[in-house]
Amino acid sequence: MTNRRLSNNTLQALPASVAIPGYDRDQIVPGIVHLGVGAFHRAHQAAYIDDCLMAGETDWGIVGVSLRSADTSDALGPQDGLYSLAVRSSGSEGLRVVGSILSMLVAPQDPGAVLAALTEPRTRIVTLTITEKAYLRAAGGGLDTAHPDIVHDLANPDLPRTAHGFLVESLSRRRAAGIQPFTVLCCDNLPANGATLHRLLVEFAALRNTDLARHIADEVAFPSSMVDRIVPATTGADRARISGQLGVEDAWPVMTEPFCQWVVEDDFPAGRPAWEKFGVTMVGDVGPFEDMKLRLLNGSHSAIAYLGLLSGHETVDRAFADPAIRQFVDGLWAEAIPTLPQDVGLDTADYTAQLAERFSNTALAHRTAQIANDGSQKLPQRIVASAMERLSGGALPAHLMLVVAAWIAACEARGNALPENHFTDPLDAALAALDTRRQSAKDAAMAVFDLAGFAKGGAERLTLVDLAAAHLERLRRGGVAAALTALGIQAAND
Ligand code: CS2
Repeated sequence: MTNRRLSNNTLQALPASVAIPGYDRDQIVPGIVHLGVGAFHRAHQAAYIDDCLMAGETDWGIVGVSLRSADTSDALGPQDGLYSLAVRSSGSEGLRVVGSILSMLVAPQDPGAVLAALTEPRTRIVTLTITEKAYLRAAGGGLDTAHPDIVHDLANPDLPRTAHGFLVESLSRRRAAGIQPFTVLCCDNLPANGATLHRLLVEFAALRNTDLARHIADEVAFPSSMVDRIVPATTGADRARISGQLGVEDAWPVMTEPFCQWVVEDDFPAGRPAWEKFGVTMVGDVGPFEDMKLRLLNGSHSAIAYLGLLSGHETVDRAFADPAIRQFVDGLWAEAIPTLPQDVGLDTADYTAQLAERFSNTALAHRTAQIANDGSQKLPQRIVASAMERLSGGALPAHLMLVVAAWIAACEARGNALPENHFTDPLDAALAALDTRRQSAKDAAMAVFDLAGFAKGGAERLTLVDLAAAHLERLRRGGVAAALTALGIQAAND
């Protein structure tokens, strides 16, 4: 491999098998600012935008903003924002260089530059993938007004740290300057993600000024969207292999699967790319798609992650190939499917068949520990919501509650069977203070439900705690095999 770097200058010299941006990047206008330029964004929205640019839609280049670390900017800066996307399926790998990210900003280094980009009249859409925990919701779902970053951003509107601070301040500046608001397109795995972010921002703005809150409530569009593509973290081996194939170094290629889906509510008063021409499904209501994805894909992903970790499986495909876990996932889907809207034409049989194929993709090596991160932020919409609905419909959500118990057990296993920081969670300090290992399963489950706000205020809460506690007891005594046996699932080595 040579030391030359992937860049505008080396693009033409790449092997013919690598797809490259077939457009003049200098002619592209940055019309989108994206907050949270992680691997997911680069495998998903940036690839869709690359298709639009390729087809001649020159107004929609991306300014990528990292809200925390400079890592992505450090890797992509010397590459003119270019990176390769490796689409991997068992047995094959296709490479494409994506050109839609025109420039990058690192918020902690230069918050003023981020505000300036957001205030630019040509910025018409702001997209976000900042992960569940960055929405800074309190256990009840409202804005965590005591969070130090929220307190900071309310006191220092010109130097924000949070997405809330950046969006509200730039919307305020646009309003003062008579510039039309941008449309805010949330791309995180939250239920009703646009409406949720809208509510949080109005709450945040109201703490600054009532007029501004009213402006954001009434005049800014927040379409919801469902995003789907599995994106395992890039490894050192991936970097070396891809750079070898390119013949130049790519400091941060992105790994993904062939499957890709984006369903977006069509509400873009300031204009949008003609996404429908490039495989995006534009709809009036994204709710049913979102619920199906969160409850079937993400719910079973979390199940595979925690049961997999407790069974010693490092990757999703290996955990899913374990017949007992596989059978459990079928049971989980059977519990979650009746909670989905029945009259809107969702084909759950086809969807779960596709999921089974995607989870079996051995080329991805998607680590269970990666998905295990931030369980407290993920389980409410992936698992607990379906469980509450099942229970209020008179059914016992036994499979669903095993996922919550497995999360608690996996947290307890850190520092014992699992390495201390094998995965992390925003509640880690509070979980460590609880030290649930020293409590009975019942007390542990109750304390964790309270801490994470699971089923808060729901009549179902105590029953769910009891179900989770019984599973946790079995996990503690006899491991995954004992917990699955209680559900009638026989582990292969029993
Ligand atoms: C995963 C998701 O890490 C996780 O929690 O469940 O990132 C999942 O891979 C994506 O939502 C797939 O679209």
